[in-house]
Amino acid sequence: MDAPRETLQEILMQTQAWAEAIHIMNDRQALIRDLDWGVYDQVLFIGCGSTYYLSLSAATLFQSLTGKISRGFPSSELLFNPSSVYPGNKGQTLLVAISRSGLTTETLQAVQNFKLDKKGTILTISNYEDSPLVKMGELNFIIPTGKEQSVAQTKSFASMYVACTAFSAIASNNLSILDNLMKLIPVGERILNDYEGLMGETGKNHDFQRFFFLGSGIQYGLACEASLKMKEMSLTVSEPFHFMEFRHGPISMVDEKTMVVGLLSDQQREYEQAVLLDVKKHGGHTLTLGESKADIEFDSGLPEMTRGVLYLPALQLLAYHRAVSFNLNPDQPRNLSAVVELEFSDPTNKK
Ligand code: F1P
Repeated sequence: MDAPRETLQEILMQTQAWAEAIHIMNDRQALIRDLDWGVYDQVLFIGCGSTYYLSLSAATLFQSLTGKISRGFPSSELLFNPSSVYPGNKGQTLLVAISRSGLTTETLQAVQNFKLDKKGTILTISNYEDSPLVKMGELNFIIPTGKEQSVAQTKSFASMYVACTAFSAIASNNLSILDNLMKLIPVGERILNDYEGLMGETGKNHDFQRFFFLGSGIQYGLACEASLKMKEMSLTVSEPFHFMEFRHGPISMVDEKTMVVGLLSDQQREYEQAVLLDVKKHGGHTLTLGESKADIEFDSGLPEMTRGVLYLPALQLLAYHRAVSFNLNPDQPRNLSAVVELEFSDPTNKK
C-alpha cells in the first residue's frame, strides 16, 4: 500500500495553522481582556477525545498563568455529573468549549444545557465556521487552517492548543509569552525536519509492543493526546501517566518490549529522569522530549508555558510512521469517524 498522505501533510504543514491561531488571538485580544473576569468562580475547558485532552492541558496552563480556578472535563461529565463540575448553584463559570468540528453531540448538548441554566459565558475554540457550536458561543475563535481531511486530529489539535496558549497569556496579561509566540513557528518547522527520521525508525520498530507516554503539569494532557494518536492511528497498546504515578503500579508492565516516552519539564526534570532510569533498570526503552538534553531537543529559548505545542509534531510523526509500518491507513483509523454524532436523549431532560 502506498503511504497515505493526508495525515502526513497535515502534520508537516501544521505550523501554518499555529501562525493563524496566533494572529486570530492577537487581533481579538481586546475581547478577551474585556470579559468581566471578576464574576467567574471558575473556568471550565471541555471537549471529547483529543479536545478533552486539550482541555486538560489548557486548564492547567490557564490556572498556572492566571491563578484562577480552572479545570478540564469531558463534555459528557457536564451532562451526567453536573454536581461534580459546578461548585454550587451560585457563581458564574466561563466555559471554553473546544471542538475541531463544532458538531460533537456531547459538547453541543453540554453547551446547550449550560446556556439554558444561565451558568455563565460561553467561549468556543474550533476550526470550522458556522458550526452549531459556534452559533451558541458568545465569543468564538475559529482557526480555519486547522481543518483536516484525516479523522485523527493533528494540526487541528495543535492549532487549538496554540490558541489556548495565547488565550491564557492574554487573560493573564503575560506579554513575555504573547510576544514570543511567533517564535514557535521556525522551531516547530525545525523539529519536523530534524526528527522525522528518528520518529520513523522508532515507529517502525516492532520490537516495541507497548508504549507509555509520561507527562506532568501541562505535559499530562499532551501525553494523553500522544497516547491517543498511537492508539487511533497504529492500534498500538498505549497509555499515558503522570511521571511519578508510573512507579505506583504501571511499572510492572515494563519489559524489553516496552517504550516509555517522557515529555520532560524544566523544573522537575531530575525526578522525571529518575523514573525513566527505573524504566531502563527493568529492561524498558526510553525516548525523551524537552528543551535541552533530550532525544528530541526543542532548543527554542522560549519560556516553558509558551512552548507546550512543541511536544506534538514529533509524537504525531511517531504514531503516523508506526501506522504505515503496520500497513494501516492513519487517515482513517479503525472503527472511528471524524465526528461522534449521537441520537441523544438528554439525561437532564432540558431540551
Ligand atoms: C472529537 C473527537 C476527536 C476524535 C474523533 C472523534 O471531535 O473525539 O478527538 O479524534 O475524530 O471526535 P471534535 O469535537 O473535536 O470535532
